[in-house]
Amino acid sequence: MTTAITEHKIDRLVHLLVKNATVVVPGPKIAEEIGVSRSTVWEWIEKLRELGVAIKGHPRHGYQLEKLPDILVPSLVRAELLHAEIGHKIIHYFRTDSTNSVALQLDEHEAPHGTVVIAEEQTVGRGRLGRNWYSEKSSGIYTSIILRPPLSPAAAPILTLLAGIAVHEAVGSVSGLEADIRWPNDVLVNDKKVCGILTEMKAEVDRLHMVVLGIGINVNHRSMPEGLREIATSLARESGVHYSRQQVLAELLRSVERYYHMFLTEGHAAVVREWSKVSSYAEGKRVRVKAGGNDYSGVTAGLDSSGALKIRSDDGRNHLLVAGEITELRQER
Ligand code: BT5
Repeated sequence: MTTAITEHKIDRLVHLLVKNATVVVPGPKIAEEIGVSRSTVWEWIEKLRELGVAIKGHPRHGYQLEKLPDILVPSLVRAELLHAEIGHKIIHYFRTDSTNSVALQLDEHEAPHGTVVIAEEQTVGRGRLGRNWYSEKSSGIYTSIILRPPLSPAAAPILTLLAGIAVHEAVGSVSGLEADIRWPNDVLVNDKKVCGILTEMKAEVDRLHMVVLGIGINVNHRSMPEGLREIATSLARESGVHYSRQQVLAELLRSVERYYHMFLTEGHAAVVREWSKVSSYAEGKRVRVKAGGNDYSGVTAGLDSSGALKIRSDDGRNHLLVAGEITELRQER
């Protein structure tokens, strides 16, 4: 399978099969309608099968969907997002290195505000500080939302918190699971990570050109690989339910849009307020802090107006974290 951007015509093939879901569509008819050869149709059908799309049939007799496919091609996602600003343009890959890397290479014309890059699989999914993001094919959501806010680069951290609130809400409304947010960028279910957020940007000193909200959500993973099992989980593992990724994604994009507008009209304080309502890490949590080469323990004491986390360390000092890691301390003191 290539790492090229998904051809508009594959999207049309999926759309055609979905529209005719109850009947067998002859191969030649598909080929004619989307303007490719029959062998290309066959190739693409195989590609879709590799992704788990259940298609019955054969080039000679025609093809039929066995059930509606849960892939995130633009036509199917857009159908859930009428009139949306975020997701009005969707760039889809069956496989790419990292949706954030793709997004950062796009210019303003290719990727206006609200463009969303999606992949079914990432080969080099990225976390912060060069870490990896495990991106199993067709099981999770790997997306980068491009925002072009009329703001200075100092606003970027608050957008990470905003994305966390949106994920929290989307997870709750699709699954009913009670999620938590660990400052600054992890969404947890039952204390294990189901989502990570990587915010990157292109900016000048006083102007943001583009913010890329990279969001990875573990949705239908049946198991997590060795090394992640202790700290990571998926929505399906926690609830025993298999979810429509289309629905999770659509819910996520709608939530991001809603909170983004809240932020533009009400400012940082609204994001800080909403985040503090849904994160058990906002206040009174005993944590270990790793930041800027320092390592200490303390208790969280709320966010400041920019979204930085206040910590009172065990030696009585007050700290303000603008970046770094915290982990919950359960046993000590
Ligand atoms: C993050 O970094 O949590 C940000 C992850 C962002 C991923 C998205 S996917 C779409 C977009 N394109 C990209 O290339 N990236 C973004 P960080 O806080 O540094 O956490 C990374 C750590 O989380 C790793 O070192 C592992 O310990 C753990 N981890 C890796 N894969 C995971 C997964 N699938 N689920 C839960 N934890 C994972």
